[in-house]
Amino acid sequence: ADGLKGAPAPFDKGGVKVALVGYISGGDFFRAFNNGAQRQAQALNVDLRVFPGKEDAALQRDQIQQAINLGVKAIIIDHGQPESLKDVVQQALDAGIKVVAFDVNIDNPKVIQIEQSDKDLAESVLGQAIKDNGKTFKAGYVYVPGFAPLDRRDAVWSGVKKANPGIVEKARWGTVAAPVATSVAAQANAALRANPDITVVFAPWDEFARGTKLAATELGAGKKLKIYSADVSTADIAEIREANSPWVATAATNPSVVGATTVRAAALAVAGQTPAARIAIKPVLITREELNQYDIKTVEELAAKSPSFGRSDAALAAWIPLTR
Ligand code: SR1
Repeated sequence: ADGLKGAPAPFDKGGVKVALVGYISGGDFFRAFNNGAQRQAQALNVDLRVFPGKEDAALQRDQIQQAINLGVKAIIIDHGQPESLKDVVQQALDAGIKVVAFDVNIDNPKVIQIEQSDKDLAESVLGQAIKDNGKTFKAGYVYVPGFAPLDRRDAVWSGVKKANPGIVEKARWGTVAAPVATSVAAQANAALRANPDITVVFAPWDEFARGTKLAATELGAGKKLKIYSADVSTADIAEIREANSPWVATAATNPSVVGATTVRAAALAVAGQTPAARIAIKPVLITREELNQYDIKTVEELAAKSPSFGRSDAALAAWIPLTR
């Protein structure tokens, strides 16, 4: 393998093995996250071994064991269930392997934790919901507890309801069963039929929003409903911009930038150039109005329009080539 000129050891020789171990199998966010990680790994001549998730905690543990046995220098863990990971992560650390955890709290000071500033994300999109709908409305909420980003967004939703007694959560649904959007659509269909007075849905994962939109369209409820989400992809932008789409705003980081950041953080740790112990990547608020105003059709066009969405300043070093 080719080494990277001017890079510290072991990157000067190339072929450094790093594992990326996922938990969730599908969806635009995770595809883009993996693509971003792979592009950054390529630029560093890192041999990135990707272990895709299947929403299976036992499988994820097993894959981390496999990564340890492969002799990787770092493991990036993308989501998962903290209680089933803590001991196996400790085994990796004991073997001298650096560990980066994205969106799963391992609760170990040796692990570099990365997230997307979920508090900012939820506050900005819920602020938009209040701006559009006032402080009195009946809401639907899509949530599955136990996932760090969803739990952090949930804390903001609880705070918003407490501060605004006129916002009443009439129904709650959600699942991570793949394919998520289709599974959520079936749940949303039942919830919206049972609660025709719901006018706002907080769906803080784009797969949740896509499923809810599908149900609203099937029920012909699209016109009176507004959906506020997290995440963005090129396919999401098209759905948000469709005529009469109920999906009106989202708050998001660029998932490929997040994936790239996890690889850079792992590389810095392997090189002994300890990155920050906690990295939080700032999201941007994206509304249909602005997408239409600037005629933004793709994530790349969004990145060009909004530089803070297009890159992250976290885990940078002069020797690390920056990718998107
Ligand atoms: C089940 S957790 C789904 C979330 O993970 C990532 O943080 C994305 O933002 C997505 O919303």
